[in-house]
Amino acid sequence: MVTLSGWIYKKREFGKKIFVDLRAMGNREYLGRIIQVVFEASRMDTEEFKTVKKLGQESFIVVSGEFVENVRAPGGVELHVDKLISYYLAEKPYPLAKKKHSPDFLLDVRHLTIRSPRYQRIWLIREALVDYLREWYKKDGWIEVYPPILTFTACEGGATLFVLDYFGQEGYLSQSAQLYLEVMIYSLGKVFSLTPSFRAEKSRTRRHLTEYWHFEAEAAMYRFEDILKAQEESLAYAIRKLLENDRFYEWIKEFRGDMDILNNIKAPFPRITYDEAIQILQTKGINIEWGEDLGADEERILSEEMETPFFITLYPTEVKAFYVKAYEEDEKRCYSADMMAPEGYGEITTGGEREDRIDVLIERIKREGFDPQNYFWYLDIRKYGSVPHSGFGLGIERTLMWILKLDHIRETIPFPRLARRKTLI
Ligand code: NSS
Repeated sequence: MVTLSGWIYKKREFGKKIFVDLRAMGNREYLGRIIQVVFEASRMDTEEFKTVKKLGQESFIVVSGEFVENVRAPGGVELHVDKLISYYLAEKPYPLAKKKHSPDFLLDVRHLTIRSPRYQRIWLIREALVDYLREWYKKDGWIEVYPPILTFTACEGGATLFVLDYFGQEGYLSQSAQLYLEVMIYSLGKVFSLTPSFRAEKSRTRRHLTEYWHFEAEAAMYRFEDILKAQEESLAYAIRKLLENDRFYEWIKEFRGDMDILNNIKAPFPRITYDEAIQILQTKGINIEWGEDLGADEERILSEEMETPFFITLYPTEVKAFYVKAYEEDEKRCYSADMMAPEGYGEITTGGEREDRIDVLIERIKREGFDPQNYFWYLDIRKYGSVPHSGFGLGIERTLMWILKLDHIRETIPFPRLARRKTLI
C-alpha cells in the first residue's frame, strides 16, 4: 500500500470510474510529471467516491492505494485508490481551466501558471544547470562569494541603472557583481557569485529582463585566453551533466526537439573576431560599420547557422564598459569577448581581461558621465598588489532559454520582470 498526495491537474469521469492526473508531491521524482490516479466506486467507500466527484482542478488530495502497471498510463503505472484520506477543496472554476489563454493573461495569473508540469520541468532544469555550473567552479578551485545588491557605482553604464534613495543618498540596484568580484580576488584569488542583476532596459525584446540571475566569475592572474577557457569548459560541463540525467534528457528533448547541438557540445568553442563578424554581416548585406555594437538582429544572423556556442572577440573599446583592457597593438580594440549561443540565440556571456592603468580608468569613468571619486575603492585596488585579471558574466535565463529553445525569456523565470509590463505579482 502506498500513500500519495498532490494536486489534481485534470479529471475525467466515466460513471463509476474517475481518472485523475495528479501533480504529486513529496518526492523529487514525482515533479515535472503526472501520475494517473484511478478511483473506482467498487473499491471505495461510497461517501468518499462522492467527494472525489466534487473535487475540481487544483484541489489537493491524500490517497492510499496500490500502484498497478498500465502501459497506457503516463510513466507506465497508475495508482488504484482504496481510500481518500483527506482533501483540500479548490474553488471553481479554476482560472486556467480553459485550454487557450493569451500570453498576457498567463502573466496576470503567473502565481497559478507556474504550477504546471511544463513549468515544474523548467524550474528543475534551471536548478540543475546552476548546480552543475557551481560544481565545475568549485572543483576547479574557485570560491563562491556574496557581493552586495545595493550599490553606489555603475558597472554597465548609466542608461540601464535603477536608481534608489539610500537614506537621502543616491544608490543603485546592482547591474553586475564584477567590480566587487575584482576586489574579492585580492582576498581569495578565484571567485564566483550568483546574484540578481538589474537593468532598467528600455528594450522590449524576447531576451531582456529587468531583473535576471547573473553567474559571474573573476580570477587573479587569468589572462584573456584563460577566462574564455573557463567559460567554454564550464558551460560544456554543465550541459553534459544535464544530458547525463535521463529525465532531464527527455524533457530537454521535448522542449527543443533536436538534440544534436547539445549532444555534440565540446570545448574549445570556435572564435571569430569582431572584425570578422562585421565582414560576415556586410557580406550578408547587413548595413553595419566597424565600431557599431552588435544588436540582437546581428547576433541572430551570426549565430543562426552555427552548431555550437562560439566567441566573438576583440570588440571595439568604445562599445564596451569602462573597465575593459585595451588591446596593446591597437587601443581601439579590447580584450572583451561575448559568447554566442547558436541557433539564432546570440549573446549569453560577456567577459574579458580588465584594464589596470588608473589614469585610463579615470578617463573612461568620466566619459561615462560618472565621478571617479565614487570609484575610489575600485581604483585603489590598482595600487596595492594589482595583477592581471579577467572575469565574465553569464545570464542564467539567456542560457536556459537557448538550452530549451524557448521563444521568450519570460519562460525561464517564475516571476519575470519585463520592461513592457507594470508588474504587480
Ligand atoms: O552586461 S553584460 O554583458 N556584462 C556584465 O555585466 C559584466 N560586468 C559581467 C562580468 O564580466 N562580470 O551582462 C552579462 C550577461 C549577458 O551576456 C547576458 O547573458 C546577461 O548577462 N544579461 C541579461 N540577461 C537578461 N536580461 C538582461 N537585461 C540582461 N543583460 C545582460
